[in-house]
Amino acid sequence: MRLSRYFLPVLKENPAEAQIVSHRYMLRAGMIKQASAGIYSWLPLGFKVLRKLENIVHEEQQRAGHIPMLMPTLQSADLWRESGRYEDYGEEMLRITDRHGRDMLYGPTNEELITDIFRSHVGSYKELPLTLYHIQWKFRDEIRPRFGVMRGREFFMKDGYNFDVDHDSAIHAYNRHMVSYLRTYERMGLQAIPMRADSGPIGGEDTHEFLVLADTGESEVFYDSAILDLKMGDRQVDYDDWDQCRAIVKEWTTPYARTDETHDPVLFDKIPQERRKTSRGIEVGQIFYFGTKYSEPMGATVVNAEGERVPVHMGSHGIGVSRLVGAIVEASHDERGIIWPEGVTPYHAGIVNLRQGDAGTDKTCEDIYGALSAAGLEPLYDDREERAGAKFATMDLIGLPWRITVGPRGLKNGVVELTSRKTGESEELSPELAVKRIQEIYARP
Ligand code: P5A
Repeated sequence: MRLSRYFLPVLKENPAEAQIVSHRYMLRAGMIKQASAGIYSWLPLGFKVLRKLENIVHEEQQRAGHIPMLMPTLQSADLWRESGRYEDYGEEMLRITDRHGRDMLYGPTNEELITDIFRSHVGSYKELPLTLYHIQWKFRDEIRPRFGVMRGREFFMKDGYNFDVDHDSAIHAYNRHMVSYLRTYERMGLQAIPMRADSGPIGGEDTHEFLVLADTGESEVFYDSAILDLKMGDRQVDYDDWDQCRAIVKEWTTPYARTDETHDPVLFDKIPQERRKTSRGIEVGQIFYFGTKYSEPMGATVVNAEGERVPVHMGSHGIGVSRLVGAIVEASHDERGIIWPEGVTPYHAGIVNLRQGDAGTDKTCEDIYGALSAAGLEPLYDDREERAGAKFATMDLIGLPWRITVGPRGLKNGVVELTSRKTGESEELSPELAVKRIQEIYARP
C-alpha cells in the first residue's frame, strides 16, 4: 500500500476522551472512530489488524477440529424464553420489536440459537463430538462502555459451542479449547493466563477466563509468578489425544491464578512470598462447561450407545476479538506509539522515502516495494511529500515492526537503513539484503 493512496487519518493531538493508552493510540493512529457510545467504525488500519486476529482465530480453531459457520446478529426472543434467559439477562440485552410486533434481540451470545440448530439436525451420539463456532458481532448494552474497543457495546467475538454425549467427552472439549486458546494468544504475541473465574449469566461451574496482565485491566488478579514461565512454543498438539490435552491443562492450571471473584487468600498465602503477585488484567477470553443447562429445557437430546435418549452435554467458549486489538496495544507500546507483534502487524514493513521526487530514492523505494510484494509480504510505503520527521512520527505511531529508510546520503554508499520499532536499533545494508532480512523474519515459525 502507498500512503499517498491510503486512508490513514492520524491525529496529532491526544483525544480528550481517551483515558487509556490503547484507546488513545487507536484513535490517533486512525484505526477506529467512535460512531456512538461503545460503538466504533473500524477504519482501514484498524480493520486490517482485526482481520489478522480473526484469521489467527480461524486457523487455530480449525486446527483443533472446530467447524466454522455464521449465525445472524438478530435473534428471536422466543428461543430465549425457552431457556429462561430472556428475563434473566436484564438490561444488557438490546431488545427490539419488528414491524409485526415480534420480540427480537441483538445477540449478546448464541447458546440458544446454536442449541436450536443442534436439536433440529442431530439425534445420535454417532454424530458427536461436534464443535461449531462463528466470529460475529455481539451487542451488550453495557452500563458504562469505556476504554474504546475494550469495553464496547458492539464488539466482535469468536464464540464456539461443543456438543458431547457425556460429561467426560465434554471435559475433553473444555481442555481442547483451553489448549487451542493458549496457542491462539501466543501467536498474537500475548501471554494470556487462564484463571479460575465466575460463570456469570452463561452458567455452569467449570470456567476459566484468559487474562493479559496490564495496569489498565478491569479485573483484579492474583497469581503465582511461576505461571509466567510457561510457553506453548512449537510443541505438537494432537487435539484428539485426551491425555495430552489434559496434561497441558494441568500444567497451566496448577500454579495459582484467580480473578478477584474466586480468589482464595488461604491458598494464595501458601505460595512462596516472592512469587505471590497481585495485578490488573484484561479478560480476552473465557471458556465454560455447563453440561445440560440449555439442552435440557430446550430438548436437545441424542440417543446414546445404550439406546437411551439423553440431553447433550455442552460448553461454550469465547474470544474477544475486537477487545484483543486494544489488549495488544496495552501490552505493546512505548511513548511514541504502538509496537505491533510480528504475528498481527497490519503491514509487515514501512518504507520511508526521505526525498520524495529524487530519481534515486524513488527508484530504490519502488524496487523494495516490488520485491517485498512479490515475496507475498505487505509493505506500507510512505511516498507522501512530507518532512522526514513527520514520516518517522507516523511510522512510530502506527507501529510497524520494521522500517526501511531510503535517503540520498545512504544510497551514495549503496545502503538503506533497517530499523526495529521495538529496540530502535538500525542497521545499514543494501536494499536487496534489507528485503531478504524482512523475508527471513516473517518466514520464522
Ligand atoms: C462464551 C462464548 C460468553 O459470552 N458465550 C459464547 C460465552 N462469554 S463472555 O465471557 O461473556 O464473552 C467472551 C469474551 O468476549 C469479550 N467481551 C467483550 N469485548 C468487548 N466489549 C465487551 N463489552 C465485551 N464483553 C465480553 C471478552 O474478551 C470475553 O472474554
